[in-house]
Amino acid sequence: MNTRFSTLVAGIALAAVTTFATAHESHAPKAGTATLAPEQKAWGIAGKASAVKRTIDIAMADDMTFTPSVLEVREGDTIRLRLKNRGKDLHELVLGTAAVIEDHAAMMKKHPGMEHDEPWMAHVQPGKTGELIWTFNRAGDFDFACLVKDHYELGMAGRVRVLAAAAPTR
Ligand SMILES: [Cu+2]
Repeated sequence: MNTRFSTLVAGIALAAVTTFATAHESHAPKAGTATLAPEQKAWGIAGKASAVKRTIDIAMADDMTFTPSVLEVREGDTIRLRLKNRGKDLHELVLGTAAVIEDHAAMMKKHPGMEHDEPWMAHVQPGKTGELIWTFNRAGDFDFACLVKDHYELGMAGRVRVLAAAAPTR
C-alpha cells in the first residue's frame, strides 16, 4: 500500500465516522438544547446568578432551626440563599406559600422516599453548603420549610416577607 493510498483510506474512514456522528446526533432527542422557561409561582420565579442583588446566609441545624428564620427582601430582588447545613442530618429549604408547603409536606409524608427537585428548593447534605437563587417578584409573606422526614412538624420553618417595590425604602 503506497502512502497516498493509505492517506485516502484514512480520509474515507474519517469521513465515515464524521458522517455517522452527524447522523447520530441529528436523531438524538434534543433534551440538552430545550430549556424550559422558568415558571412563575405565587412566591416568585427562579433567578439567575448574574442577577443576584444580595446573598443571605442561612444556617440549618439538627435542632430543627433555620438561622435566621425571618427574612425581609424587596419585591423584584434576586436573592441568593446560601444554606449551610451545620447538622448531621440532611436538611432542605423549600420556598412557597403556606398552602403549597402544607400540601407538599402532606405528600412527602405519604411518599417519604419521593425525589423532588425544583428551583424553589435546595437539599443540603450534612456539613455542606447549598444555594438557591430566587427572584422575589411578588410582594407578600411567604414561607420556607424543611420537609425532610418530620422536620416540618418539629418546627423547621421560616418566613420571607417580600416588601412591595413601591413602598418607601426608609
Ligand atoms: Cu431539616
